[in-house]
Amino acid sequence: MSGKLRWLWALVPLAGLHAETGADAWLRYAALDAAAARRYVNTLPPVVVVLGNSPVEQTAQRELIRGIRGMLGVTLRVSSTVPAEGAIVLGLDPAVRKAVPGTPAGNPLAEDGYALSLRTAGTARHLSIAGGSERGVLYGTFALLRKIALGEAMEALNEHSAPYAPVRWVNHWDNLDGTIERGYGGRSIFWDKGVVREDLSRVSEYGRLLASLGINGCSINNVNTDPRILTAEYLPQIARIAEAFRPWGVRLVLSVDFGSPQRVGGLATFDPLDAGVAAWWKAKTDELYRAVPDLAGLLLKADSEGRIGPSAYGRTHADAANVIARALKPHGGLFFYRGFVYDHHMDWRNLKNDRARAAYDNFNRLDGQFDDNVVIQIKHGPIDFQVREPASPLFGALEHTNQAIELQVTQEYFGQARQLVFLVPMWKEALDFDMQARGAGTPVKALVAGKVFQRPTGGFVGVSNVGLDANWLGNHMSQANLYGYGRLAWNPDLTSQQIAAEWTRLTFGNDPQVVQTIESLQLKSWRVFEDYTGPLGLQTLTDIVGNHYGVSVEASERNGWGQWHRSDEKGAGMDRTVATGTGYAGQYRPAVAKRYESLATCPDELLLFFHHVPYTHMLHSGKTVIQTLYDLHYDGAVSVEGYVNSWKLLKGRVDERRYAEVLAQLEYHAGQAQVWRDAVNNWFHRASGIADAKGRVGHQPGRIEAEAMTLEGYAETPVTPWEGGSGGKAVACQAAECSAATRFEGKAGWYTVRVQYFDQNNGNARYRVKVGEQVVDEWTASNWVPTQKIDSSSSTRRSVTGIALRPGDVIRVEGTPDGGEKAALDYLEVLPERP
Ligand code: GCV
Repeated sequence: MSGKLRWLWALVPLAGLHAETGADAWLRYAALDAAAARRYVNTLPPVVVVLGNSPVEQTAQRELIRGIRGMLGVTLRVSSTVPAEGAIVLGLDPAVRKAVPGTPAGNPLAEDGYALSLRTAGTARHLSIAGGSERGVLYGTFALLRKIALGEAMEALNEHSAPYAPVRWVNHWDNLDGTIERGYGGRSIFWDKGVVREDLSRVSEYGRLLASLGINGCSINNVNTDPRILTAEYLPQIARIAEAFRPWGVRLVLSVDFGSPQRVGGLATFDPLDAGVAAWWKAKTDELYRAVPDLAGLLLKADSEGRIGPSAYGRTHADAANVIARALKPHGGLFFYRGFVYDHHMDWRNLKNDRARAAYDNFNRLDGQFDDNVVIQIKHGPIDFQVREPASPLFGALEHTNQAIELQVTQEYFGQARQLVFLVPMWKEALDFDMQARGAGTPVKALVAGKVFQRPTGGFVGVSNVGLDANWLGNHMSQANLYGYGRLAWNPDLTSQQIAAEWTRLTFGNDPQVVQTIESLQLKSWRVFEDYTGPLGLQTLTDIVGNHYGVSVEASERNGWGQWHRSDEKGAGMDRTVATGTGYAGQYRPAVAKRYESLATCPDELLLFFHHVPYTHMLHSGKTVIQTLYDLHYDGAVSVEGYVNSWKLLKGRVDERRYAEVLAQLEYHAGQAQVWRDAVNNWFHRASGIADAKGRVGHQPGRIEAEAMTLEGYAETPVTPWEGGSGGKAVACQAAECSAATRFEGKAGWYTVRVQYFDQNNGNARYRVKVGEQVVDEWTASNWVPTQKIDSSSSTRRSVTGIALRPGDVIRVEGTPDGGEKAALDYLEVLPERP
């Protein structure tokens, strides 16, 4: 190294911050600082003994060695016997107790539960990791490693932990061709071009992440199921995935198509009450278990969004579920039947129709008719993972049926991993919501775990949809949702703050400023997102018939999908009351129903979910509905702008790669929040005709519409829907190169020039910004957003900071189209910078 380079090297701050891809997520096992590492090395026995031979226990031992090596820089010595001076002893509960002298007798551990304890006798020191099952041993090992990573004291270690519910699964909506429905982290880790991937190393790495959270089941194919999955050709392939998961204690689950007996079985019918159909399911299930002996179960979406189901023969969901459940029963398998059943061809003109009613209407009357190995998998709200929904009333209704809550980890309606939204606080609200199913004290979490009505099974399902991208979910921050889902599935009593803090420290390290900043961003992010995408119970005001990403306030209306919010010139909201509306409120137990039924007691954040009111309706907050909508959209956009500033303060404290990637994501996010702010506010402003009391809506300081600039080659084009473009219009380039120019007439000074342009996914247009003849910025619009159109989904902001402007300067944006992308522009904003 030359002398000069050596100097540069010495100046690199925090040299440990090498670039990270995010692939290790929260299992980085980053080296602790020397003093902390020494403390642990002095406390922990240097030897490890694993008492069992099972693959899962062997995995536990390997993981322990790996974690200790990474964090403490030492390698545990493997021994087959417990030496007198002590060891870390891993094994099943009674075996560990026998092997470690002086371990006190205690209650047997719950299945999958674990106990950690450190005992000292004379000079001997034993740390035991005892599991109620092989999986428990592995979970205990991960728990110990987490404690070390978080810097927890070991000296008085004595901890028992049991999972809150037996079912802690993830689902994947992966198609056999390798695409993922609603997946934002790349292609499938399981499938490629119609077959199971040759290289399943990523599946094994994923198994490790899941095991670290206590997840014990994983479905590997879309609930919109390709029936071929049950053909003989696929069974050996599926078995390979099961094999990759097995060392991590993750059991395989398959989604099935209800028409399979006919579609792949060659029967004339798939009627669940037909004896031949029952025999087919039995034979098929036996065949599956021969290929995958530890298959956890099967999953079905029926009679929903075009999927066939028992209605084809006038049979019930119980008939459908039981025929498959009975085939699974001898193998100990569970059958998950999705509660997401609704008619998407409803007549919107009928004010009594209501999609929110569907799950309860379909399943409540069948309570008690499902076999004991059937679980009804219920989305957390009655619609479909919207930004704000009440907890589904079905949780409080089923007394004789197993249930599980379905939470969506993948951010379908939450910015599709391009925006930062930590979903744990939202899930907590659903899980903690008291359904009053037996008087007070019956929160959703207890109902789904079968603790209220003493059901044999139940629990949690998270739609994860990770992909092959290095960071699994499309951005680093979204990993917190997978982590948070898993932690809640193990222990829903953890607080959002605990989970955010744990995840941040494991993922980004223990620097207090980093922890404080990221934790605070994550914790506020759901409410901020709600503020600018669908407050007061409107649900997410996105394009619900298209990509579920950009703004489209009316997309939900005048169609059969039933995500109506019924906003018009006079008011907004769905009347779901019993008195005058759809009666949905009456699906809750009386105490809850009463609260939602009345305008006086319905919480503001759900007002428009339950009531249709005029825009001038006064909220409990003392503000009108319309002014609240305006204000929240401004507050939301300001908050996201603040994310960027907070993140910038972490430069040098987070490794360069993740720092830069998150910064780019947050800058993009801030631009999108502004697009949403303007689109939603302009829509409600036009609909209501009521001015913003603060004079902001419709008046954007420093904004110059592209169509008002001097255009060469550019032509005006409408934006559809209109609210997605400023003034409802944009300009698109019709030549090989175009330009849009404006003359600056403000005061001389430092300015930020913001270019609002459209970055579709059908080309890589180029942009250049000039002041006079000087190029001050240029870039390629190569972001991947889910649209080929000039609309709010493709609307993107580029901020060019620190530009010295003088009156008379010409600011010119030059655009070069590429493919279908016409280098379109919406507006410029020229904003003075604070001195
Ligand atoms: C897998 C929503 C999603 C669909 C999904 C469906 C479901 O409608 O947009 O992609 O289909 O929910 O949960 O079955």
